[in-house]
Amino acid sequence: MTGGARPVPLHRIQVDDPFWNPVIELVRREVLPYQYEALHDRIDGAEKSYCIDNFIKAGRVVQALQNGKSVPTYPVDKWCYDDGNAAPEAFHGWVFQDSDAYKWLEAAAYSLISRPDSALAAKADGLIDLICAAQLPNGYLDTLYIINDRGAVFTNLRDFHELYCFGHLAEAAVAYYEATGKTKLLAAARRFADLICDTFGEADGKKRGYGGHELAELALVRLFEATGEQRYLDTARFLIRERGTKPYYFDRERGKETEADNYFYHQAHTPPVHQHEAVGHAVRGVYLYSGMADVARLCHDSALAAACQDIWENIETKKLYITGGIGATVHGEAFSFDYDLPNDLAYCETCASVGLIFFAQRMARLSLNARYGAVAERALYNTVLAGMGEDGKHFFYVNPLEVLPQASAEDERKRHVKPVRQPWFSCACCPPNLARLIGSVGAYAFAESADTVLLHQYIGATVQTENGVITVDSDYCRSGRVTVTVRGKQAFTLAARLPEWCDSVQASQPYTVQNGYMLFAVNGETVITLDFPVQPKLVRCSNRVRENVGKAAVTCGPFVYCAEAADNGDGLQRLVLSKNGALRRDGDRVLADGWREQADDKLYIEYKEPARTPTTVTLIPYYRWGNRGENEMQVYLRI
Ligand code: FUB
Ligand code: ZN
Repeated sequence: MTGGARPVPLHRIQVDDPFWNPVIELVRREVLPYQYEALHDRIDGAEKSYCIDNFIKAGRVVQALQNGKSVPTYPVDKWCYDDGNAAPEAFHGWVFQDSDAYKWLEAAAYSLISRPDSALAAKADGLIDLICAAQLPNGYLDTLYIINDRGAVFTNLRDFHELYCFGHLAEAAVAYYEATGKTKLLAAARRFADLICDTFGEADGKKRGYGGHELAELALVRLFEATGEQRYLDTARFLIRERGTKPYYFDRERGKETEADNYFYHQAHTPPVHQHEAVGHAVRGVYLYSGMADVARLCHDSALAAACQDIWENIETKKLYITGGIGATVHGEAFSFDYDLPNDLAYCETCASVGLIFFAQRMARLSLNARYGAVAERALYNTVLAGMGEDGKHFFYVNPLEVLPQASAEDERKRHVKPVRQPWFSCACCPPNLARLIGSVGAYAFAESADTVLLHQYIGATVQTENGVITVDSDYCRSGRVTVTVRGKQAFTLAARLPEWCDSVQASQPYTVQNGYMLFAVNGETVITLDFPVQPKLVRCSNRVRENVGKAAVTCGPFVYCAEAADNGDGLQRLVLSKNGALRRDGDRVLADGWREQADDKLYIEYKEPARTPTTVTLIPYYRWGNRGENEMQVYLRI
C-alpha cells in the first residue's frame, strides 16, 4: 500500500462527533464573528489589526488611479507600521496583515460547507467585494505596496510577504469557490497568480525569485488542483527549485552579500532538494515542506520526496514536543538543534502545529504510513486546540509546556510565554489559522483512492466516498469505541490507522496490518467496531532531552495532560508522581498518586530527601489549560 489517497472533499463529509461538534460550533458561533470584529478593530482592549482598514485604503488608491489622480507614496521599510510611525493614509499593521482576512474567509468557507449561514455568507461576500476592489488592474493584490508604493512591488521578496499573502488569498479563494460555487475571489486569485507566473520563472526577463515566507508553493498547487492550470504547478515547482541556489536571490535583490546572511531562517540556505533537517522559522518551514511534498507527488520527483522524508524524520524523532508543538526557540520563532526541547522557553507557535498537520497530510499522500496521522493527531488534539480558549475569544500564539506567571512577567527570556490567552495580537496569524484548520478537520481525517478508503483520524462523520457511504460513530476521545458502518458500492479496502498510543485494539472483523493501518476487506453492508482502550499512561521522553530526565508526562488517548496550580496549588515543581501508583480517570481529569514535597527553608542544605506527604495530583487535558485565569502549569512532572 503506497500513498496516493486524496483527501475526501469537505462537501462530502458531514462531521457529527461528540467531541468535535461543540468545537466546530464554537468556531461558527463565536470565533468567526469575533475575529471579524477584530479584523475591523472593533474589540475593546485588543491589539489593533488594521487589516480591513488597509483594504479600504487600497481600494481608494485603486479608484484614484483609475480616475487619473496622483496618489502619494510612503516608505516600505519596516515590518510593522502603526499610528506612531506611519502617516494616517499609509498602510498600517504588520506587512502580512492581508493574510488574516484571507484566513478568516477560508475558515468562513469551511463553516458554510458544513452549515449554511446567510449572515456569515453576507459578511464573507462583503469582504470579498472589499478585497477585489483593492486589486490593481494587472492583478497585483497586496495592500502594503498598493497603498505605499506601487512602483516597488516584488523588490523585497525576502522580507515583505507578497508571495505569502498571495498564498493565503489563493487558499481562501479555492475554499470559497468550493463552498459556494462563487467565482469572484477565485478570479481575483487567478489574476494575481497569473501575474506571479508571468513575473517569476526561468525564462529571460523573469525574476528568479521566491518568497521569504513560504506558502505560495502549496497554494499554487492548490490552485492548480482546483483549476487544472498547468502553469500554477510549474511555478510552484520553480519556486522550490530556485530557492537556496547561489548566488542567493535575496542578496541579489538587495544588491549586497554578507557573511551573516545564511538564510537558514528562510529555509533558503540551500535548495530544498538538498535539505535534510528542519531548520529556521518553524511556520515557514512546514509550509515549504508541505509544498515540497505536493510538488514531489505531482511531478514524480523522487529526490524531492526523499528530502521531505528526511525532514519529516528529523522533526518527528528529534524536534517534536509531546504536545505536537514545533519550534523550540523564540529566536527566529524557529526549530532549534536536535533534542533541544525546553518546556518553559518553548515557542511552539499555534500556526506551526497547524502547518505540521498540513505537512503530515501531504506526506501520507506521498507514501502512506501511520506515523503521519499519529503526529497530526498529537498536534491537533493538543497544541492546536490549546490555541483557542473555551470562549472562542482568547488565543495562544505560543504554547509552552511549563508556565510560571511570574517568569512571564519578570524574566525577559520568557516574555513570549503568556500565562493566559490573549484577546488578539497585532500579529494575529494564529487565531484565524486554527479556525480554518478546525473548520476543515474532516479533510485531515478521511482520504480515498480507487480501491481504498482511509481513516486517518477517528472523527465521527458520514462520508460519501467513491466506494460507498461510510458512517463513523466515534467516541474515540472518551471510551475509544469507534463503529464504522459501510454501505459499499463495490468491494474495497477500509484502512484504519492504528493509534500510536494504543497497544491492543479490539476489532469486530478480521484485518491485516500494513504501514500501521488495519486493512479490512469490505463489500456491501459491513459494520466494523473498533475498541481502542483509552487509559491514562505515564510517558517518558527520550533521555537525550536534557529537560525531561527524571520526569514523565501523563497521556490518555490522544490527549496530553498537564497539572495546573488551580487544582494542585503553587509550586508544581515540588509534585512527584508515583511511577507505580494508580492513574484514574475522573470525567475529563486524570488523578494520579504522588507526593508533595515540603518547600525548603534554606537555599542550600546538606543532602537529604525533602519531607513529603502523599497527595493526589490532578491533571487536565493540555488543550484546556489556562481557562481559569493566570496560574502555573506543567506537562512534565517529576517521577
Ligand atoms: O510572518 C507571518 C507570520 O507571522 C508567521 O507565519 C508567524 O510565525 C509570524 O511570524
Ligand atoms: Zn501564528
